[in-house]
Amino acid sequence: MNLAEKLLALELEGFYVEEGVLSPAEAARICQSTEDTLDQGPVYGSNFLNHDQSLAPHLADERIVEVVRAIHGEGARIIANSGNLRDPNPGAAPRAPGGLHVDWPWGQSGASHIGGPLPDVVINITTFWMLTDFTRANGATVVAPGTHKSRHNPNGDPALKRARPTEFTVEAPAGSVLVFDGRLWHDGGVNRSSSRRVFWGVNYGPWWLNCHARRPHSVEHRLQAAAGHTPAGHWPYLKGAIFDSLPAQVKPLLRHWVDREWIMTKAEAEASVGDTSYFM
Ligand SMILES: O=C(O)CCC(=O)C(=O)O
Repeated sequence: MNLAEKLLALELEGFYVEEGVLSPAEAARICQSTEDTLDQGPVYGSNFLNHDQSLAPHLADERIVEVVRAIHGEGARIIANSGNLRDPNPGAAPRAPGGLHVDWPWGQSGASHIGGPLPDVVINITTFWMLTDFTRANGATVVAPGTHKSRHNPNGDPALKRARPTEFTVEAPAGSVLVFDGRLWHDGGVNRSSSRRVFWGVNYGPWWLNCHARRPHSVEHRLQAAAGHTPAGHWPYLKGAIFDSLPAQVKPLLRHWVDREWIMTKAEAEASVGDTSYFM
């Protein structure tokens, strides 16, 4: 697919699959690393890069980032990332249709969501980097094409959570990347195979999205808690030492949430109030 075809697919269906972004050997190596990391214990929140950097060299892959930049411009960046294991359960019942959801900031459960009707604008571009094959048997992601344009949000709405006749299982080989508009109604399937389904979720967004609303201990989190809400999300800062070790091409996508970039002493904060040097 060329860039125009990918943008058209996002516009019409709300998703497409880019095959072969990782070679089979790369997918296998990153899969092993991801499993090893997650087997050590749960990783909370969505900055898996603090724990595992095996996918990092690929996150600025032109085949993915050209789409993100076409939509969000040069300031586009990675807003969240997670490593995911879906353990096998051969005896499980098949996935019940329905159960579809959309991704932040469109969700209706958090204190920093956008309510409906949803504006017709792409914000969160979700990518699932398949490290094993995605098959119907192992619970590959299910999407309902076109729902990203519905302006409705199925989260928390039983009527909308009913099965859609268009539900489509995204089957593709390891090394593929599923790219979708975060407003697209989607769900994980049930892994009824005998092996794990493994993938990274990487979310790209615009420079203007306030991800601070997802940062643990941020002012926004404290305000949400004070208002009686469960603070929305847990997207902790990226450790500076990890950031320093990453390949140069990926750093521009991540530098906005490096821990040291946000840390300011009280004295620095006070001095900045009266600092007019920007205007000189
Ligand atoms: O397991 C999957 O394929 C889907 C996961 C999902 O829906 C999500 O992370 O938002």
